[in-house]
Amino acid sequence: MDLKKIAANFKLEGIVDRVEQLGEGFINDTFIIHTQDVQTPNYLLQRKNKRIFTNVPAMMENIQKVCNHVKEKVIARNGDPTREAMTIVPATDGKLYFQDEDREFWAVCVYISDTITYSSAKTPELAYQGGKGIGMFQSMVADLNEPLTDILPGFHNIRYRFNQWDAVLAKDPVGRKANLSEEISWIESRREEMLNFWKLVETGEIPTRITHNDTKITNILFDLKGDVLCVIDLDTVLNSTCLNDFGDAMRSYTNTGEEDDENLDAVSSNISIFEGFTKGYLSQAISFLTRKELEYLAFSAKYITYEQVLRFLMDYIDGDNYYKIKGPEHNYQRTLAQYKLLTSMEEQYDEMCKIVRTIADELA
Ligand code: GN1
Ligand code: MG
Repeated sequence: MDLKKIAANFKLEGIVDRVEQLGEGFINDTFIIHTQDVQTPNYLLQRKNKRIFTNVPAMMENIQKVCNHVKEKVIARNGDPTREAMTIVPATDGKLYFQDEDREFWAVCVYISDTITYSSAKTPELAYQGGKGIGMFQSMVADLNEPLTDILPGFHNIRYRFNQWDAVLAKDPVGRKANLSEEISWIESRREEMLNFWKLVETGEIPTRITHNDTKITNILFDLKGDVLCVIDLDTVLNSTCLNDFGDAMRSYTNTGEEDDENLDAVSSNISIFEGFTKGYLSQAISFLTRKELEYLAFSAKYITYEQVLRFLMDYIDGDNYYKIKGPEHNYQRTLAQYKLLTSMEEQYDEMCKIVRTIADELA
């Protein structure tokens, strides 16, 4: 595949020098476009996974609406809209994406230079900055009145996930179910607890708002001083509950091991990181969260981690159709590691609730 040829279909400034692969996303393929001159920006080029994102044009519209809105907010507070918000670069025909002859969808945004991303949160201070970033993002998009298209129906909706789960288990397409009775019971024994939480979202007791939905630490940019700059990877901006953003961040930030760690002893949830993130998040979000949302904040960490156990195990039982894998047991390994993290959160749950209450009281 000629990546330079793909890049030529976008309105880039400068002359393209080379295009290189970047990172190892589970979903999309990401490249960096280097331009020759230091005066012209570099760019991020992504091939969007069309199997997962079945409506890329609508997804790009969502992203554009959110980016424009965030830019307005950044300008209003005298910030730098080229660094504190993402900039989508349209194709030469003006569309927000380019579709190649294999009907693959590509999109480009400006690469923000002099930034750092982290693969783990080693200190509460860093977690604080990350929490502040997510809280700021949510508060900036809170008054975005244009509706977003629901491009991933049921994304963090556990009722929807159970429907998928029940269908996959009934089918058991590659015969893996028989050896997984214990792991399946991890899911089943918590089904009611998780559905009871989701019912509060369904009845509106917990409101839905515009949220990011993929708040792992790699999806946030820090400047060279270590202060948070902006949130990236907006593929999953949707109407959902803010709690999902908090919970997904806690699944990522507090994990002392890797998401797919083979050494389960290395995996646990670090409560000081939980505290640091919560302080940063609530420093921004306390102004708009309802009492019900605050009450369930700590629970959301368990909820999203549980959902992730379910999604990894379900993909394993399904024969590995969703996540990219590095080997036949990769999704199983991910399941075990995420389950270990979940049990660690469960052990510390009372403490987590206390931390949320104390911080919220201090800020009130
Ligand atoms: C996927 O975009 P990426 O690779 O960071 C997934 C998330 C999962 C995550 C697990 C659209 O995120 O929901 O939590 O992998 N995104 C999608 O690390 O399914
Ligand atoms: Mg993503």
